[in-house]
Amino acid sequence: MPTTNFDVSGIKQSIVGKLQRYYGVTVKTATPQQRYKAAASTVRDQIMQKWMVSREQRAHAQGKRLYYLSVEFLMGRSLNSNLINLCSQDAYQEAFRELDIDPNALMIEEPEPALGNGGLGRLAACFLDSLSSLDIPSMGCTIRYEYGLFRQKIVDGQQVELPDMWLANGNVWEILVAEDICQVHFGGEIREAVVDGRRVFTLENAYTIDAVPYDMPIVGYDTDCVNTLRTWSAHSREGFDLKTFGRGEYDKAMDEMKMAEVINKVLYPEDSHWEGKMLRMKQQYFFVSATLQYALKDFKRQYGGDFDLLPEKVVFHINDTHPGLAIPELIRLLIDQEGLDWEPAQRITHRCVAYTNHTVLQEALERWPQDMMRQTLPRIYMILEELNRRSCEKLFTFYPDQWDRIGQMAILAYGQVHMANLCVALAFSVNGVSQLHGKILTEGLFHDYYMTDPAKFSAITNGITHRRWLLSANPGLTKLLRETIGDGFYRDAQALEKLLPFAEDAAFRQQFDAVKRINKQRLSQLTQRRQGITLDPDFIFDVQAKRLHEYKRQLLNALHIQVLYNRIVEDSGYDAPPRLFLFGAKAAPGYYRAKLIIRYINALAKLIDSHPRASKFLKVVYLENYDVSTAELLMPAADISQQLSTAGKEASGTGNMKFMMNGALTLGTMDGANVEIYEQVGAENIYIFGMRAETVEGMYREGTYNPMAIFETNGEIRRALSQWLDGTLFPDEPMALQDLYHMLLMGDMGGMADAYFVLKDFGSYSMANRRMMEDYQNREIWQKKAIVNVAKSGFFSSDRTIREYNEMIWKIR
Ligand code: 26Q
Repeated sequence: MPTTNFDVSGIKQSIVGKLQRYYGVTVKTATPQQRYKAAASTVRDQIMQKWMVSREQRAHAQGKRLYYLSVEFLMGRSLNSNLINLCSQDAYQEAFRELDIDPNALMIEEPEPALGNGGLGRLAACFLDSLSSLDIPSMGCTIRYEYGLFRQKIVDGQQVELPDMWLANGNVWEILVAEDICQVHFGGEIREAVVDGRRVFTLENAYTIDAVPYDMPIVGYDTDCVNTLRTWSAHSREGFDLKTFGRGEYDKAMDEMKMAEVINKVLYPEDSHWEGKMLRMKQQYFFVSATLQYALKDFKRQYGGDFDLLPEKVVFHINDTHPGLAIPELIRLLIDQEGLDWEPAQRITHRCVAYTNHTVLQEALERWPQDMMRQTLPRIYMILEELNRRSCEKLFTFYPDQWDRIGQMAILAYGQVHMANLCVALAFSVNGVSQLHGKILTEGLFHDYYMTDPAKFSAITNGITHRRWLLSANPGLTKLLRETIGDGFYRDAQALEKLLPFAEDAAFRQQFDAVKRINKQRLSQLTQRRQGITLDPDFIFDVQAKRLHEYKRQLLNALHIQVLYNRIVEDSGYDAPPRLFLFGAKAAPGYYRAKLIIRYINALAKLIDSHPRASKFLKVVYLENYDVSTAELLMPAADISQQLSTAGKEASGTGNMKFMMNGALTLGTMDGANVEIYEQVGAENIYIFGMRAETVEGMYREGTYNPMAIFETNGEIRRALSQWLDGTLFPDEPMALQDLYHMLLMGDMGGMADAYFVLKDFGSYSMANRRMMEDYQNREIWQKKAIVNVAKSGFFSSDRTIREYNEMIWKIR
């Protein structure tokens, strides 16, 4: 087999050749997009050789394989990550230099696949990187959304959503796999018959959609392993179902085509808020069914029809409940397609499926209307009824006569299909994403299930791939670290601990500081280019970047900035280091309060800019369109990482880890993984404030929280909130924030006032800010703390997380 040599001259030849053959241009006359395509497809060729070998080795080894099912994979750009993992960064850099190509101009031509909202999707992407780097055979499976998460513009201080057409220029990294096209059925009626003494079920008059897989290679760091991200696209059969058409069922033929067209159109932009939308359910079933059909086909090709072997060869991991229909679908395939009886089908399914929970927020728990499920997926609904019957029977022996409790635990109850209950009841493993979250699951949300089978539950703290979030995103720091402690941390992030003694080294601290400064300038180039705003590197870069949600409390940050502004305005002798507040956050388009908070932050930015003295101390910048690529420039530039969620609400958080790894200090609550950052760095290297999770829980139970009392006693809060309504922030529309005001002090639409305890935690937050700013003024102290944060961040590498998943759950090799 001919193999190309990807040394510097091979790379150059390939790029020049592709430009000539694809576009008829030279390196000089090529557009940046053409140069990107030529370089990326050269890298792809290099990967293809490995992919092929990897597949052959796989088939030969006959080992167990992981399918990681997720409605979201927030991949970010691939080119630089692939170069790092192929250990080809230097060769390509040299080739680019010799061809007089600017690598940075080329990289930003790659459209970012935004096939995710936030944490859950980005976690899935980090996991893929670690799975390949740890040589674990796996396939990520999801939907090939034509439009990823919307692009955000800020116009007149408000969010405007634009479509994200990430596929418009084609996708270099994917290949269509025609031989794995399969069919997924919706609607129809179930026919029951007895064949050879066995009850068999067939679906009639269903809508059938083709599922077309596209594969993207996932390269591991310095290994031969290349795994796959498979995205499923929905197509109507041969464009239009001629059989149905031929029978004169024109409407139905049209309907099928339309359904196929919409199923993979868009990614739903709500995270942490669930709605019973039929299309969303269809999306989920569509990719789950296609994935399972493929997995069984692949299994049979290798092992024939001995399905008792399935749990030894295959594990399906479901990323939250969104792919939870994998459970009834696997049972369906084993019974209806493979001819198994119910008992073995259920037993095998149980042993093959593991589930991770990512939220305890009630409004985020999926509950599908039973009628909808029955109509759209009649056979799946039948299976859910049987699963529910058997599961409740079992629960009844554990909780005799406790009907209320069993109703809360049931798969089907109160007219709804309760997806979390389905997953907890049927999966062999249930895990939380941080130690605190795991505890909240077993003591709260899933307590009653926990009592029936404690061994099933675990907590595995999330992680991030240090290859993207340090090596790729922060080349300056990476270079410095490499010169200081060697390159052991490339492979093993725990080796970052070697940095600890260098916190005491003044020369090192100075270099560390210089890197941060360059990173601030890099970020400034982005804001300059995108928003026409220059960032002053002499300011502290204080960042809150994450989806916009009330529980994440961007409002607490903003309110505090407003209080600082008032202090400056009132005190002509005010002095403090200048501080830049950066916000990056998309709001779900239908989330009214979140959008109001965006308006508030932007109005605040304007107010401060217009005050000559205040703007010497404070600046607020709202970063447009926060996405993975923005995060890669943002994290390395940050001094402060704001992690303000109401304790008990943020399952883990992963942005917190990215900031830490890049030397930012955390200002945060004892929530999610912040608790573990605290444990890693120690109390003196983090700024903790606010109520603990148990206290918050207690306050909810008591129901006596009264934010109005705080408003009445705290003059600074009263002043700030009054300015919300007196035209200070919105001279032309003084009542713009009225609803936020009501929500904080009175509660609206039946909700409790200040449900996330913004005012309650304000005092403690303000004190933590003071402590932090005092420390910042001593450069030596601050830099030591920042260095300790980097040194202790190795624990949060997703390599550690994936090792733990594999040891405790998947048990592959
Ligand atoms: C479900 C049904 C219908 C529409 C939307 C959804 C939906 C989509 C996305 C519900 C939730 C999500 C995303 C949740 C998420 O990102 N959770 C975060 O997961 C991270 C990784 O574990 C954690 O670090 C965060 O704490 C958690 O908020």
